Amino acid sequence: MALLPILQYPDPRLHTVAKPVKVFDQALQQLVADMAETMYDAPGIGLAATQVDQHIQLIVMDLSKEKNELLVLINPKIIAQSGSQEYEEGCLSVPGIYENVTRAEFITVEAQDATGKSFRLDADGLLSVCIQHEMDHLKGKVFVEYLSPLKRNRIRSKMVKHAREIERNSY
Ligand code: K1U
Ligand code: ZN
Repeated sequence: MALLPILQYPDPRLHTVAKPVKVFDQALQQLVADMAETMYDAPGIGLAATQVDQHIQLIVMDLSKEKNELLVLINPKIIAQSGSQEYEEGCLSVPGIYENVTRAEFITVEAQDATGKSFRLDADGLLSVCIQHEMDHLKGKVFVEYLSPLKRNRIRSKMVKHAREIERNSY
């Protein structure tokens, strides 16, 4: 297994639209394992393939306390949604930034697992928020795009400044 580098906002590759997964082979199983390890190490509760510069419709998540309930969503589609909820979201591609975002409260998702088997999942609360956040990544959308242009630009400047400092300190 391997830890994968996570793209940092405002990296333009975060705006790439992911393609559907068609082949469920050993390379895909390896990517799932590497993404899970990367998510647990970060630590985070979700990770989309887009964030590790792999532009396929693959998400890993684990909302359990013991970190032993890995959920793999491949080619996910929201087939029903209702209600609305506000949640203070974070993102491994925008570290240190937490902002309120309003999303659907209840969703039903259809997806495939790592072997290609289809399943349906009803989600509410944080699970629903996290699935919608990760599915946005697959569409090339980062959660800061829900914020005002003023807030978004402040976050962008902060991230660019932070990246420059890291680069300067590495010499
Ligand atoms: O970058 C990501 O997409 C992962 C992100 C998922 C997420 C969290 C909260 C709301 C919406 C989406 C994270 O995991 S951020 C880190 C985080 O929330 C967390 C980290 C450690 C323990 C518990 C939560
Ligand atoms: Zn994110």
